[in-house]
Amino acid sequence: MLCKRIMLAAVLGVSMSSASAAVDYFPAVPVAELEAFFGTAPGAISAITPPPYYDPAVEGSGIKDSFGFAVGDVISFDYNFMTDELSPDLADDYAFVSIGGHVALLDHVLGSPASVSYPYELETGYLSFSLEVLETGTLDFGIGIVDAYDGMVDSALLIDNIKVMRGASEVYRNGFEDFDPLGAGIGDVAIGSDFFDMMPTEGSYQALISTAAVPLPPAVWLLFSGIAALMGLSRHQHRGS
Ligand SMILES: [Ca+2]
Ligand SMILES: [Ca+2]
Repeated sequence: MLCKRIMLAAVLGVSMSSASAAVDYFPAVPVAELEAFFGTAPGAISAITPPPYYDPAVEGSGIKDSFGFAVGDVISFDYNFMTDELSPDLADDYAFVSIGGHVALLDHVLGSPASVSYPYELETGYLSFSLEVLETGTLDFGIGIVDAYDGMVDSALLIDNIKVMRGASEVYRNGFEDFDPLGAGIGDVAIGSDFFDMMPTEGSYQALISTAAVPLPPAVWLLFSGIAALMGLSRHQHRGS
């Protein structure tokens, strides 16, 4: 089944791309490049795609760092999952965490997003996530987001206040106050003070990663977002019942 939005985008000659165009650094990369970046097995990111659609990952962006963890360390951060995917014609884009080459689902379009956002259609608002580390050693850990099913409508993730607690002691912190996208970033990664009037949860800066494949100039985006809103009303469901 061809998705209606693919045809509409082709007619317009542009991708239904990111609302974060003003801060795009690089386009999102194919999922195979993301898997290499995070040191996961091929297919590992698509393997955690959430129900009910189980859409495979197509492309995305991420950040990572490495740290000397001990068993029982708790890594935590704040995130705001934002998306332009709208029901019923949606692809279930998702965000994930990666540690030591293992990936786990963080959130997705059909997960927590609820409230109306700008310029994205939906957002979770900032939520907290934490994960207990189960092995000792220097491990890569990171956060990523992917377009699922296709790359035509984007999602993005605001991230801040990443820290590792060892008992009562904070042994690692990155709140992006030094404009450091953790140790490394891939794809569409930006650090800024506020994005779309959303403020960081810690300090003065936060990170934004998105699934944007084709950066658009802000003026183009502002025009296109109106077109996209109209198109959203006429989309046809691309999934079988
Ligand atoms: Ca998408
Ligand atoms: Ca911060």
